[in-house]
Amino acid sequence: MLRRVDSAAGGDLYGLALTSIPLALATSDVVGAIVIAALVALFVLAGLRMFRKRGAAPTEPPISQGEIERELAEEEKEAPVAPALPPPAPLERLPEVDERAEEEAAAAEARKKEEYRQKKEAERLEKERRRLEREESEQRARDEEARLAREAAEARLREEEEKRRRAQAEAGRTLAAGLERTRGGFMARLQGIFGGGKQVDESTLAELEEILFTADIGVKTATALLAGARERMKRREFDDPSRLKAALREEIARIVSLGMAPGATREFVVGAERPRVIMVVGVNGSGKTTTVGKLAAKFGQAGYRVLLGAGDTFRAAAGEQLEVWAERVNAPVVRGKDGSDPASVCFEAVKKGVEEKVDVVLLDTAGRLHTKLPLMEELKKVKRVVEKALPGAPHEVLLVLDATNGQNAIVQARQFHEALGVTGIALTKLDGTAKGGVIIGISDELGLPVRYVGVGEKVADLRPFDPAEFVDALFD
Ligand SMILES: Nc1nc2c(ncn2[C@@H]2O[C@H](COP(=O)(O)OP(=O)(O)OP(=O)(O)O)[C@@H](O)[C@H]2O)c(=O)[nH]1
Ligand SMILES: [Mg+2]
Repeated sequence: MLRRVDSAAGGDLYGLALTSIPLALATSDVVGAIVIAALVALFVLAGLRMFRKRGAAPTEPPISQGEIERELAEEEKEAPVAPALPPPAPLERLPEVDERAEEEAAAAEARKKEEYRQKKEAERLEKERRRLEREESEQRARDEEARLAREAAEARLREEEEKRRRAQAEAGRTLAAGLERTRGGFMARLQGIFGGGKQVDESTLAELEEILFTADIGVKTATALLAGARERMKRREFDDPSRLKAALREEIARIVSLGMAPGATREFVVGAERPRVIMVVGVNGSGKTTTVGKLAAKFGQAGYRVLLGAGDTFRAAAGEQLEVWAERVNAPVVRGKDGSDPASVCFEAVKKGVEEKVDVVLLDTAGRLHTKLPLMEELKKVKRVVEKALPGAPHEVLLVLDATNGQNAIVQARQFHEALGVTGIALTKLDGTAKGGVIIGISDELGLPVRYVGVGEKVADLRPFDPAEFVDALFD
């Protein structure tokens, strides 16, 4: 910049000096001399500058880096902004460029298609996944429904089973179940003969004799049954053993039906005359008190009003035992002091029964060995006194026999019957013995009706005896 000014100034000065000469010549001398001197000076100065401009550059001191940078910066500041370049003119397209573009376009198109295909495939898979999920959840719901239905059905079955079991328990054991051990005893041995398939001969009868005499049916009954069989064998009625079985069955059915009119119910009935007084007797532990309790429950269930007389003042806690039963069936009990006269307790009970107009009076009594005379005398007295309390009472004398005593029960039955005039027998604990055949002996030897059989400890286990059921249960 300085140099440019200097150069321009040098040229201008030189021109000024040249044009000033005529001027100086035209003026006065002094002024002219000054002007000329000034012009000369100007002239020299201009010459010098022109000389320096042409070739004296090397003598010029170098510009410092700082100056350069400053200058550049100034120039850049002063330099006009370069106008924006016009867009480049489109190049002339070459054929290979076109091909590449087409390829790229095709590739882009293919990519787009592929992307589209992938998107559609993903959508399809998603749809499929949702469908499977829906199906799975529907299946799960169906499974759950089926599980609930199955559980409900199982619960129903369990409930029904429980009801059946309860009904069974309430209904008590069947006679057949109660006679299971008896069936497995002498009856199983008899079935061995019947099923033998061989001709009935003396050896068959010998076998039959051995079985009958060890079957707790009593000697008298066993002898009678054997004699009948021998007679029929002689008449050649037994061409095969099944005929022998049928004959025995028929005879036993006849025997156990003794003592009652055919078809008559064996259960005690409450007639027009009230109260019905039932005196229960038997040896110790045969099941008297239990039978009194079970009968009280049965009468109560049938809608009768029952009163209990605790005639066992002999055994400690006998009264309490009866009271437990009385509570269960909600029946009043007449008790005396321990050791007091059983006859007077029974008298009081019957009197109260009459006064209170109950339907049934059940008298429990003491049980000592039947061989002990005082027991029989005591019971006879009870019976006499009861009759005083109510003429005609007791209406029933029920002898409770323990089936497990076997033939001994037959002996007991005879003695009790002789002393008291037994009107019926309850044969207990059949469920615990193989000696059920004792019923046949009792019925045969005494002609006494078996009224009840006990096949367990529950109320329902005291069952009215049914001769046909008994024979079926034994033989079938
Ligand atoms: N398995 C079974 N047990 C019975 C039956 N009858 C009574 N028993 C049981 O026999 C036992 C004696 O019964 P009790 O009723 O006390 O006999 P009891 O004749 O009153 O006895 P004492 O008063 O001592 O003379 C009890 O445990 C009864 O549960 C029966 O039919 N089957
Ligand atoms: Mg008792």
